[in-house]
Amino acid sequence: MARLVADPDRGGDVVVAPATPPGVSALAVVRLTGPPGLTLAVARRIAPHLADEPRPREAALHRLVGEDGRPLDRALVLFFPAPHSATGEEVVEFLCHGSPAIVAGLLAAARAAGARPAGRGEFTRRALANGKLDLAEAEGLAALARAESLGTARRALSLVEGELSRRVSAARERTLDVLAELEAALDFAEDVPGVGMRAAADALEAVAQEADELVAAASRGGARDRRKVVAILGRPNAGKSTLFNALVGRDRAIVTGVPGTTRDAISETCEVGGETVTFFDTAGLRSTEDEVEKVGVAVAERAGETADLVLYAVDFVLGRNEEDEEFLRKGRAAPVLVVGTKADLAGGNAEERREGCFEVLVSARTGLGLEALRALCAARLGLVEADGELLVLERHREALASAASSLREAGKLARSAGGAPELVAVHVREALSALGAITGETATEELLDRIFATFCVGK
Ligand SMILES: Nc1nc2c(ncn2[C@@H]2O[C@H](COP(=O)(O)OP(=O)(O)OP(=O)(O)O)[C@@H](O)[C@H]2O)c(=O)[nH]1
Ligand SMILES: [Mg+2]
Repeated sequence: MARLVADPDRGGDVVVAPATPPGVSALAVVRLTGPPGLTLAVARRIAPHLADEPRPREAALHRLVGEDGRPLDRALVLFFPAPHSATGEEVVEFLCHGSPAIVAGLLAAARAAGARPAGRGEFTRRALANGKLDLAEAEGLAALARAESLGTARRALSLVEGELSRRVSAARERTLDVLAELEAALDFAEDVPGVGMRAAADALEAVAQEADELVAAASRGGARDRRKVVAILGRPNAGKSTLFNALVGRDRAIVTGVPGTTRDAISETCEVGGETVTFFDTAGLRSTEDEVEKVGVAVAERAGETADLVLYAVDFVLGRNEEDEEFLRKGRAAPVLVVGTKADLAGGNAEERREGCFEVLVSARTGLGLEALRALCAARLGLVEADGELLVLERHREALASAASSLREAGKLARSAGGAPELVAVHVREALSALGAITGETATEELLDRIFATFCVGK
């Protein structure tokens, strides 16, 4: 893997940072990274009984002391010798008790022993400089730490594990082969490169298609990365709040037998198809003279217009009436799923009566149909996980699109009669540079600064 130039102001010294968020917790992690020997020297000021050569990757219980030498904590210490560590440097991790005072004491002791507080993403940046991972994989780590849902975490993990990097590197190799041929053609300018140029154009088009495919895989996954919103609408007393509570798994909304109980829109998240989805419970739709309820109905209607999916609740026993039909006739942007509620009151003939009236029948009271409803929601929201979904960040998407356009420009020139290899090569080099920026080979320090500024401290 290519070695990137580390920030000249960084590297070479020992840095320290907490890897866990501030606040009281059971445990906290404080990490040190730096050159071999120096890092251990700092660590030994905190854990005086650390051996000269601690056993690598083995947790050992130590008494930790503060900068004044007084006891601080009893904690596990882990030693990772260079280069077999996350950063490629010598790394020591303290798994201390999660008191902010202990963490602050540890940081102060490390600073007194010569360590500098790490900047954002500095651990990962050092890993990048030491060839432990490439830039796309580093960005995957940041996305993994931020993942809001299991689905996003899975896609981020594929980025960390190099799925995108492998495909981009392969595309880059193929493009480099074409460039080598073009350069050979330049060296033997007297040859008529006609056939060779056509083959080059075909090869470039194949790489452009791979870039397109990566962008497409990104948008398949990307559609899942925006938080989806589901609004539950229906007439008063249809059972919306009861359904809402059952879906989100807690008694969030008030339920009574009085029509018009819910006045405001209430939101709560829950997981659907591996993603976090926001559900809204709303006021029952009816024309009313009550000032408060009127506002609630307007809010409900607006929620229906901005949601990604509307669950339209209809009391199964009462069936659909003219007001329901009017609501369902109206065209709206979001798909509408008609949900028959209170199925437990239906007696034996529930399924027959469902025909044509409801897409799914549920009883929030018994739980009947709730799983089917969740699955239908996942399908309508496009949250059914497909193979080959990738987490491709906006930066990658732009680079891929720019590479594809340069490759097509090069291909067009190569195909045109008399296309000069040197001109084709200019565009091929542009494409190589765009592809290389994804994995970091051609990334500038400025770009790295911008990317790592978004990382957490201690990552
Ligand atoms: N048996 C049965 N009763 C239900 C079920 N769901 C709701 N109910 C009852 O229906 C009545 C109305 O329920 P809510 O959830 O408050 O209805 P809503 O649509 O939110 O009503 P508004 O907020 O007034 O618009 C309550 O008495 C609930 O107990 C169900 O699945 N089975
Ligand atoms: Mg309600």
